[in-house]
Order: sequence, then structure tokens, then C-alpha cells
Amino acid sequence: MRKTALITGIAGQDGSYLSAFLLAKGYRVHGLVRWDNRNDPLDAFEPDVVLHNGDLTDANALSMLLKRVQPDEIYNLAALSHVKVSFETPASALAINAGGTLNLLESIRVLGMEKSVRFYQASSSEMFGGSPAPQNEDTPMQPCSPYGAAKLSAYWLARTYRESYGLHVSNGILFNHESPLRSVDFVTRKITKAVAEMEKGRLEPLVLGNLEAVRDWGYAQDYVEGMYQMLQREKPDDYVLATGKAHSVRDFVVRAFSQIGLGLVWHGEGLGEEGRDARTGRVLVKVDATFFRPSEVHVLRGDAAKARRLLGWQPRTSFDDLVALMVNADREALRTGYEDRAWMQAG
Ligand code: G4F
Repeated sequence: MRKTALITGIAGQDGSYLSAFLLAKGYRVHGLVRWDNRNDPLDAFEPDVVLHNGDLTDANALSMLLKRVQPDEIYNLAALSHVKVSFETPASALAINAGGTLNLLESIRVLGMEKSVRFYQASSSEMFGGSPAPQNEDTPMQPCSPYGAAKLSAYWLARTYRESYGLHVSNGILFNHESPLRSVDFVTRKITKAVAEMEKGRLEPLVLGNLEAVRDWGYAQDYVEGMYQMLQREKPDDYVLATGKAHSVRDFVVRAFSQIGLGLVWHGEGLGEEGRDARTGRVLVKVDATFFRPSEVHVLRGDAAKARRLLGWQPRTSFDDLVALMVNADREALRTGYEDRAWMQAG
């Protein structure tokens, strides 16, 4: 019997990789997508993936959808996922990330689907906030952003529904995971796209915020397998997925420029700091207050021993390979004219 999966947030990076992964396993895939976030016309016909317009905050519509689709597995990936934006729209962060999760869990319960559905909740390492690294499933959670607080609320709702109603609900506590599909609103893709553009002649420097923040960056494609593996376990549980290796934003920048043969030397400090081309002295990187957050999670480095032990999961892509594949994808996108070239006029 073919299984049916419903993925909320299917249009995002993880949704895209996960749907490809599940299709290859023979699943029927349904996806929930906000109508203004679709990159296909509303009446497009896609035989392998059925897209449904919807929004996690619309509880009745979600219930109707679950009743219609009758999924075996639900992957709740939809979220307001940008940490800095969550400081600007905290109520939306809470409504979507926590309220939306509640709407799904409550729909499962009210429809009596507790025994037929398995549920994956996209929890986040941002929930650890200020807790010292390395962080694992037992590390105290001390979020320091509306995003982290909302995700923590969803995490506890998921656990509550598991323990109170016997739902098969697992939290995947994922550390940062990136890819060429990442939006440029996130620091890794912002860097790799700028580096590829500079190689092609862009003149303006790359402008960033906090260069000292340390993250545990993995490759998104490796992580969606872990999501799937969690739902194949007989018993639901919570798992950290991470590489265990940490690098600063500065490390990422240096590595990305080295990919196009440029070395950086740093001058100045704080907001006045600049990264210059070691050979020509040209300014390639600047720092600006716009990209700092009201409060910052300084160091995230995960310990995924439990996922390794119980799921057999481990990341396959190193930091260096991740940076290389992202820079190369952006170079290729420019070469084929896939990305827009607005920066050319601006430069
Ligand atoms: O790429 P980021 O915006 O990712 P962040 O905030 O760590 O969140 C991502 O990972 C979480 C998992 O831990 C997810 F839950 C979340 O949904 C998202 O996917 O920022 C990474 C670091 C931050 O410390 C930020 O302050 O980079 C720093 N940074 C420095 N300059 C910047 C910039 N971040 C962005 N987005 N843009 C900058 O110019």
C-alpha cells in the first residue's frame, strides 16, 4: 500500500528536499502552501505532488484538509522561520509557529486520527538559546528570540499531545541546515550568492551583521532523511540532528571567498570592521548594525549521538563541502542566467 504524506511548508528548502525524498520512496505527497508563496500558477497540474492552498492559522481549513487527504504521515515544516523577522512580528511568529502546530495536533485529535497518523514537528536548535554547547535532547532550553520561544511552545505542545493522547509525535531538533535552495535572507546563502556575483564583477561589498556568531551548519538534504527516519520508529521520541562541528559566520565568509581564489585580511573592529582582498586591498566585506538582532544566540553546536544510535542517522556532508557546493551552485545559476542580475545595474 502506498503511503500518503502531508508536508506543511512544502515550498521551502526542507519541503522541497523532503518531497523529492518521499516521492523516491513511492509516497503520495500532498503539500500545504500559502497561495502567495507558490512558484507555480494556481491551476498548474502536478501529478506527483498535490498542492493545497492553506495557512496553519486557519484551523477549520486544516481539519477539512486532513479529513480529505487522510495522511499516514504529517511533516510540519511550515513556520515563520527567520529569527530576526520574529523580533519585528512576534505575534505572527507565535500564531504560526505555536498556534499553527496546535491547530494541526488538535485536528488530528478531534478527527479521531490519533492512531492512524504519525507527526513530525520541526523543532529548532534556536530553542536552546543561551544554553552552553554542545546541546543535546537533555540540554535546558533558554530561547532568546520570539522565534525560539514560539518553537519551544510548539515543541511542548507536541510532547503534550504525545503523552496525553498517545499521538505518534516526534520532535526533530534540527541545527542549521543549508543548501542552494536556502533563501538569501539567511546568512549562508547571502554569502555564497554575493561571492558568486563578485566573481562575475559585482562591485558592492557583502554587508553582514554579527561575524562572531557560531553555528553548526549541515546540508539540508542529509537532514530530511532524519525526519523520515524518526517517523519510521515504533515509538515516537525527540532527536537532535546536527554535525557536531561549529564554525563562525566569519569562517563561512573566508571559506566561501577562498572558493573563488580570494584571501581576506580583516581591518578595524565592531561596526567599522572590513574584510579586504589580501592581494588588492579592495573592500569585500563590511559590517552594518541593520543585520544585528536585539539578542543573539552566540554558539550552537549539536550532539546528535542519540540520532546516530537509534536512527542510524549521520550527516554526510562536511562544512567545506557544503560551502563549496553552495558557492558552485550560485556560480552555475549566474552562468546559466537563472538568477536575476539586478546587482549588475546597481554596481
Ligand atoms: O542564517 P541565519 O539567519 O540563521 P539562524 O538565525 O541561526 O536561524 C536558522 O537556523 C535555526 C536553527 O538553529 C532555524 F530554526 C531557523 O529557522 C533558521 O533556519 O543566521 C545565522 C547567524 C546568526 O547568528 C546571525 O546573527 O548569522 C548571523 N548573521 C550575521 N550577519 C546574519 C547576518 N544572519 C543573517 N540572516 N543575515 C546577515 O546579514
